[in-house]
Amino acid sequence: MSSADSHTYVLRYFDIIGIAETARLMLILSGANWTEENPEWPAARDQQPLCRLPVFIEKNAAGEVVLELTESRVIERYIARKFGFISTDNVTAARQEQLRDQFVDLLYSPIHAIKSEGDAKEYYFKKLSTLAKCVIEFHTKALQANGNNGHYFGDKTSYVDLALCAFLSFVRTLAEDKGMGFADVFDPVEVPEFAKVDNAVRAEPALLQHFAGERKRASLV
Ligand SMILES: N[C@@H](CCC(=O)N[C@@H](CS)C(=O)NCC(=O)O)C(=O)O
Repeated sequence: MSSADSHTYVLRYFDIIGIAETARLMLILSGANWTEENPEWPAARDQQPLCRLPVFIEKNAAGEVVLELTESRVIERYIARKFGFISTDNVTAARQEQLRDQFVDLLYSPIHAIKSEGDAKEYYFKKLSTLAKCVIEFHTKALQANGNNGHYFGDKTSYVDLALCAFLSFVRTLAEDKGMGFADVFDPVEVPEFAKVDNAVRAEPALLQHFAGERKRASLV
């Protein structure tokens, strides 16, 4: 991944595993000159472009802001394209984006379930387990088609690998903190193909410190 650029980057988010984790992993792995800001909340809310986080800022060599982005997956895609984590071929990139976005509803279902009561709670937990089965089947096929080598595409860590690792970290820490079993369906024994990718990402030399550090927990901010 090339980091030979004179620009600097800021990822502004909460100090948690959440919807900016994939962007965070890509920035670390890219070797780019970037920093993370964790603003006081809600004090800093009104200073954000859309009153929410994440916010991504790019500055040129003169320190001028050339880009300010909101929306976590737009931020991810920008970083992925800029640093080569996503294919330059449109068809392959669409497949990568599809696989990545299939984690979105899966990530939000337990959040909605935890925050709901009665029928709504049941609806979201059912949605999670039904969707999990389909996603696991779809992803297992994609991983097997790539030789079950611990990567979704080729033989290098790229966008979807990092998104899977971020997703698993999120649902696992959330389930653990809530004392619930909704993440068990993704356990290594259930989906060894996922475990292979997760382990490959965690073994990336540039990411070792991130994973060894104080564990950021998932949160419902
Ligand atoms: N669609 C937005 C959602 C942003 C969002 O909901 N951010 C939450 C944190 S995950 C937030 O800023 N919460 C604090 C608040 O709303 O005050 C994205 O994907 O970036």
